[in-house]
Amino acid sequence: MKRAMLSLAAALTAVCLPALAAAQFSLAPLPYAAVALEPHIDRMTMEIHHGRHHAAYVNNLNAQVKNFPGLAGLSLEDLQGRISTFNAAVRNNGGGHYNHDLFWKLMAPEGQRGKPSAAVAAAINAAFGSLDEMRKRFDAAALGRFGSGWAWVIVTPDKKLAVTSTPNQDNPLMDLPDIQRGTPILALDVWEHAYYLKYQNKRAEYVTNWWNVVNWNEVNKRFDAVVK
Ligand code: MN3
Repeated sequence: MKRAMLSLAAALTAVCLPALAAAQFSLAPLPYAAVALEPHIDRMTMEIHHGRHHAAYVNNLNAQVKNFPGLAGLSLEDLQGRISTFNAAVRNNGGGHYNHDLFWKLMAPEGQRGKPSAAVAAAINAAFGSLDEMRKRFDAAALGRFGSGWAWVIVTPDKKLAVTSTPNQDNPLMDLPDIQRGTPILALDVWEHAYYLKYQNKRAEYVTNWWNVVNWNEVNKRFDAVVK
């Protein structure tokens, strides 16, 4: 019996170690409690969205490392800029991992959300005239995205702000046709899994309430990193 257990352990080690070694991408914990964004985003949505949907993107992306040894040397961000050289599974799951990793950071509990910095406010006014006008265009992008996708505020290559939208798990860093490229500083998930439990089909209400949880401190930080 002891020998059988030892050989079982050896077999498990042989099976599991290569898989662990190849698990390059990992799911970070939420940067706050799942309940922290209530009442705007409910706890169960956050738990399922992070613990199941995002986790699945990470697992599915790691499963592709065996098909693409080059994946192992890429950071999550660098992967986006070369996504066209991979298959649909890497595009969908690599995009899904990057987008959600960013999305969690762009929301924060009450008291930690801050407000647009002077530099961000100036960039918003230069590009849109006002924050209200930026929100109108962003909301239109979020509501106009048919089916699943994302709305974004990006810093374009000429360091201006723009609002854009992508389908599925695509994002503005990807080297794909039909994508307005830039560095995201604000992102909103408009897949139904992001809001259906609380808002059902009322995407507009979700989008309106989501603005209450935006982490402007993180937006400011990301803007500064691009324009510096
Ligand atoms: Mn999602």
